[in-house]
Amino acid sequence: EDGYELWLRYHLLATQQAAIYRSHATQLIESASTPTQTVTRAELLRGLGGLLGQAPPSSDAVTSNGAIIVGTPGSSPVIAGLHLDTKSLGHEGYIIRTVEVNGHAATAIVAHDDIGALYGTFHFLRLLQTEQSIDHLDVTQIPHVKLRVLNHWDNLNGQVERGYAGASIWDWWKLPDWRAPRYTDYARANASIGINGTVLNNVNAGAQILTPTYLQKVAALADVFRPYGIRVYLSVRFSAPIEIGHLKTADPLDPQVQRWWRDKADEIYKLIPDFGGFLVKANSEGQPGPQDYHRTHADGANMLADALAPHGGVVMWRAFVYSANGEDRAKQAYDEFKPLDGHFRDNVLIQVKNGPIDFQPREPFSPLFGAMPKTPLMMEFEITKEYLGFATHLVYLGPLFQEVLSSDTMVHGKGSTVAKVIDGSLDHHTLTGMAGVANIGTDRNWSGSDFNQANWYVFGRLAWDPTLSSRTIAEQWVRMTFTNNPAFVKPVVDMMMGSREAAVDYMTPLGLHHIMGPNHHYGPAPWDASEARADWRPVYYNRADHQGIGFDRTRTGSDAVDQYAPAVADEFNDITKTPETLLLWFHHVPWDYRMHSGQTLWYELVAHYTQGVDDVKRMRETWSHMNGYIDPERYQQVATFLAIQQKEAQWWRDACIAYFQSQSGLPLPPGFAPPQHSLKYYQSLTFDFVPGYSSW
Ligand code: BDP
Repeated sequence: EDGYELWLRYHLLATQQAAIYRSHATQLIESASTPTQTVTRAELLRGLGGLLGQAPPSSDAVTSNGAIIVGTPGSSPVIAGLHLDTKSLGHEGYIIRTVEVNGHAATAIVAHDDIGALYGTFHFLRLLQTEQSIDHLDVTQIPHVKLRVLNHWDNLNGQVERGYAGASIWDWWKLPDWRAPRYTDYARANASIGINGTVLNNVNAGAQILTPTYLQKVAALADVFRPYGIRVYLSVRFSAPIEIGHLKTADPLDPQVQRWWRDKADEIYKLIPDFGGFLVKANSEGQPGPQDYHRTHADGANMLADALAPHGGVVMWRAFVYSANGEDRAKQAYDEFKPLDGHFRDNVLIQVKNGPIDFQPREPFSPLFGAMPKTPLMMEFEITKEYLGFATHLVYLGPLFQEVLSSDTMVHGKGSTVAKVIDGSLDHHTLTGMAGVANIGTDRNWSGSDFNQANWYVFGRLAWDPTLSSRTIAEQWVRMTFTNNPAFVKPVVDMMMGSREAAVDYMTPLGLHHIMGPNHHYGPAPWDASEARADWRPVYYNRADHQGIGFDRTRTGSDAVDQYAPAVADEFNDITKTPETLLLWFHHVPWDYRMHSGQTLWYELVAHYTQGVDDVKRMRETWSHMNGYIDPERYQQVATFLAIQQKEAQWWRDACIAYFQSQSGLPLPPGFAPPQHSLKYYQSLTFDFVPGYSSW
């Protein structure tokens, strides 16, 4: 067991359970005349064969109880005869229903289009994998979000920006001829959780990906993914017309530049008729963009949108922008993008990171959500744990994603959740999307650790339905990935559910943020002021001094609070109403401030850091009881990684307490252990190599 199979292990079920299911799997009625039907059939055979010991024989008609019927009314007269309302399912939805055909009980997996039947098949197999009853099924599923997309930050040289799972899985050198089997497994895994798009290359993009040589390679990947309902997208470099088109400018209003992009789009669609579109990081962290020509983000996005529109492609334009202009970085994306609401073409989505800064362990939701009603806003989550312990820390991101999605923007009164912005229901958008920065690499286990696979999994499931519970998703994942044994499932799910809060506590409790090591982002460095720009320095964010700590974003501070709807702004502006989890995000607070507990801020800060380490100790303890329920390979790796996590949690706690104590000048509250080393020691640590950082 090396984790390669992910949650699609399909190992033989316990004898009794398999026997029950076998009576529901006596014959298979499907067709395999299209590529998607072919892979659907292959998955069924593989899944049922593995789980039940043998796959049922294929048949043209239902002749006994226990048939499984899969397909669309167009693919099968048996399904047409069921007269189910498949039209309302749309392109990707499906029904799984217990039906009667010719007097026999059968299970029908039915969709309007082939891809829905594949999704339904994965759902059905999941029911078996998680040992659910399939006696009386009546499931209808339609995705809430249209574009459910992974963003790979993969460079063409094989390195993955912020990747902690090995190298890029795209073997550009051997493409287009060699289509590694791994590409198919990648597509299967994504389809199993409803992901229907992938951006292959880093947002910090080179122009090279748009050259004919690379487009051939991209087309080969698109061919592999197509049967699984996955479209490819590319990150594009705004200055590509200069770099590979040999134009003098990339000005979006220049007719030659517009023509270049139109031609490029035509060229791409000739090779890849279902190409998804472009993802763009422009005028952000040194990337070129329309502002280089005194044009707006809308000018830039619209030019690309016009090139893609005739082919049905979209532009996903990122709102991750900030510059060293002296303004609070947390305010900048909103300031730049809100005025552009209503100025984008219909096929442009603005892709917004979940929080206003940068994928921190905890941030408030971005104030852009709800603030641009005329523009479809896409969610961007970071699945790779750049700020949450890389590969080794066990941090299940479900609770983080869910916290953001269930946040109430209040823009149209109570219940205006971020999820409703993302699924389009709040402002009536049909073009909707959710992106996740992938944690996938060449490691055998794909994601750098077994538990990181859960973050890929939960992203896909929440992109399909942002209202699902992260606990339910965790439970399904544990059952599929490890075992259905309740003695394992319950404690492990509990451990996962608490893991994100543990990381917040040992890294950035009470609303602290951006205090990690510079550039490589490994470990704590709240003292750091070495970066060229103020807004890259941890000291800019934590502002710890003799008086107190935290960033004043109230109306008397940077006034970031007023970017939120009034009800939310009033809450964040008032220190007594701000949730303590975000206290230091919005307020600069004196060390002796009284917290809800009655203790001082200084006490609570130390207590939270300590709690985080204690939680990791408890996670290790929990895991130590899991030995024997699963294979020794995965058990052992998780155990070792938890030991690393404990060591690093302790490091975070001790280094942060040492630094903040150097600022507060206060004695450690009684009962808390002092840091193991001096502040100087923590400040002196340097690293020859840290994965995921491209400038080594
Ligand atoms: C930051 C990452 C950097 C990315 C950037 C982005 O550190 O590597 O390029 O986000 O999202 O969090 O563009």
